[in-house]
Amino acid sequence: MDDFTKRYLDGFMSDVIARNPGEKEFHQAVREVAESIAPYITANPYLIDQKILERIAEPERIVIFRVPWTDDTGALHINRGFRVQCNSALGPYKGGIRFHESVNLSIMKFLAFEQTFKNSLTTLPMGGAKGGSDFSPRGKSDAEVMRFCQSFMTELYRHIGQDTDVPAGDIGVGGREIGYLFGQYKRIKCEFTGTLTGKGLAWGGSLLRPEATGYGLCYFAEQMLATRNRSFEGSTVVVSGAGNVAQYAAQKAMRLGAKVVTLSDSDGFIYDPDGLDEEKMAFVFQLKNIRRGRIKEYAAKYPRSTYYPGERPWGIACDIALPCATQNEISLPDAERLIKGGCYCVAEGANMPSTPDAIALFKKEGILYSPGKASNAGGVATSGLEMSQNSIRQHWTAEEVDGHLRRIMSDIHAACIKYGTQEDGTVDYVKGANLAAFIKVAGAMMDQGVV
Ligand code: NDP
Ligand code: 2IT
Repeated sequence: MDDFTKRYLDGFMSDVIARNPGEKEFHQAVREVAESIAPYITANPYLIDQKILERIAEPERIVIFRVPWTDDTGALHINRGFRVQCNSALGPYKGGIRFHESVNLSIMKFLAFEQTFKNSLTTLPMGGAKGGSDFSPRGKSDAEVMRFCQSFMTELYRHIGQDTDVPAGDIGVGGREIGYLFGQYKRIKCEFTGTLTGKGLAWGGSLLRPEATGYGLCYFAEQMLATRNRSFEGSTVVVSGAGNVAQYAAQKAMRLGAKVVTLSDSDGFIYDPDGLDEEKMAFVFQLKNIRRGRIKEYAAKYPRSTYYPGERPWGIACDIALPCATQNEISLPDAERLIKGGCYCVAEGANMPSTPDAIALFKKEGILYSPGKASNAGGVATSGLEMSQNSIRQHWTAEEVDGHLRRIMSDIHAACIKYGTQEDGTVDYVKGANLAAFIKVAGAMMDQGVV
């Protein structure tokens, strides 16, 4: 990086840090993008004059609101609700809703910023947003979750709409929560529209939306592996998380011939040396999605497996790692353990699961590494397909949706190759994804004036 570019980058980042004090996840996400695209910006000085990156790093709108609700004993609770509408250059705001006790403004802003770039990569017309609350559905009854969702939507409804902002699920928000949120939205607005995605199949949902993030991740990883004449077939795969993304990533990797040996939750991980099979997957779906149990119950059911409380799975020897739980779940020591265990490919299902020093090590060691905004984009892309189906009031078959998903993941991979191929022929997927996404958003913003 030349001196001028370095000064531009340093100046930009110190402004971002000064304007957003203490928001460390937001700083981390912005820095990763800025480092990739600073050389492109300084080579195209109109982007400096137009302050395009500065504008993208300032969300168009943030709504923060009170969410009061009563639990089953009648006691009152107050949570905080958020919707960060980051960028609408490419289409209506689009992005998930996260319910987790760790949710704060920094996490919402990092996710909305990432979503802007991810949605640009999908090739579909969607802007970027994220929302959520510091409410945790864990241990709550269905009735409590419903009252919370209804209270949350009683404020959120005024800020969203099928042509304005279309939320979906994320951590802690799955089919149950989307149902309650949709029911309340419809009740208040008195209209049946595709304002949320991830809906039930009978009421406007798309086939394969639940599977899409995990499946898309594996389709993307297949293409990464192919660049080195490798594949899932016969490889050992370590997966973190046991939620929506992890479940379908594990299922697809397994069906592509891999041995998937771990799953995890925030309490620990399970290691199954025999690998998952269809029957064990059916148990996991039942355990997590119906009974809402903990992953340690897997080890009780399958005695050849081991539960490691309080640990993450990165010390298990593997070929491929698919982090599918949460941000910053692979630290530098975790990355070192992965590499020591033989891992040569890390494809992110979660958003920003690897810390910057872990990513730097992956690059240094020549590990095939893809950032979540490229490899997990299949989820939001299929949300985009759900919006299309809602607009034309039709349903596509699973084969049709899967065909679109495969094509989109392949297009994203091609964009990474186009913008990320290095002089030595290797692919920098971080640079490729960031640059491809930025060029499209920046172009749209230029066309639309000072907005
Ligand atoms: P789920 O709520 O279905 O599952 C989340 C899983 O991650 C659970 O096993 C959860 O364990 C674990 N987890 C959550 N927070 C932590 C934490 N702080 N430490 C350790 N484990 C944790 O969420 P999703 O599967 O939908 O999301 C997983 C990741 O994928 C997130 O980063 C999300 O942003 C990203 N993503 C999701 C998409 C989607 O379509 N759903 C699309 C693209 C990305 P526990 O039960 O103990 O909390
Ligand atoms: O991070 C993500 O891309 C999601 N949680 C999915 C968003 C969506 O609108 O489907």
